[in-house]
Amino acid sequence: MKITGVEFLTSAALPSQFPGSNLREIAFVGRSNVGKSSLLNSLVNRKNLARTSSTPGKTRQINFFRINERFNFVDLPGYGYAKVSKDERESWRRTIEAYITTRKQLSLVVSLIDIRHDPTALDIELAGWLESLGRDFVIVLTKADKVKKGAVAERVRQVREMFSDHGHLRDVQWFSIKTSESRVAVWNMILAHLG
Ligand SMILES: Nc1nc2c(ncn2[C@@H]2O[C@H](COP(=O)(O)OP(=O)(O)O)[C@@H](O)[C@H]2O)c(=O)[nH]1
Ligand SMILES: [Mg+2]
Repeated sequence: MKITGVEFLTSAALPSQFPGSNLREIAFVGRSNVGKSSLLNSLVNRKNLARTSSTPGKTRQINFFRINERFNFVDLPGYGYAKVSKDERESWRRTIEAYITTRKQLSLVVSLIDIRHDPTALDIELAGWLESLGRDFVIVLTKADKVKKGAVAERVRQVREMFSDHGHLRDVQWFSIKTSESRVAVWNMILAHLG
């Protein structure tokens, strides 16, 4: 995928603030530190696409980027660690829920999970949520260079198996910032879905 244009549209927390753009959207979500910014930057060949989203006050918001004037990438807020307070968790839930339930343009959710760890309760909750809402999603297992080669395929297989009752899960792929091959595979998965 040749990237000819990446444009930051807006940051928003409420549906009334979502951009009026009618382009289809691919939304990225995962816990903090999972490698979401790294994946986004790699996909669009930018060093710091996600910088806008990490300025204070914006990390809890949804950030919209227009890619090649063809579709939008949507950077959903990362969910925190176990130590995050109940209030923060509720606020995350409300923001994400507002987007996932109301956004007509949403075409695909990319759920990121660190390949070294089992899906967390929130990863599983998110998958259940998407499934019940009839939202198509894919899982990207990040930081694949941190496990042995043979373990990567095995992990992909395990995660597929784990969510095999989720009919809206379209695919599972691994990704590493160190392997351009995986960037191509993730792009192909997204483009295959957009058709
Ligand atoms: N080895 C390795 N490190 C990664 C990879 N992706 C992200 N990281 C590192 O993990 C940390 C968190 O990444 P970041 O993209 O900021 O995560 P975010 O919080 O989900 O946006 C950073 O130190 C990255 O350099 C990867 O594929 N391989
Ligand atoms: Mg980030």
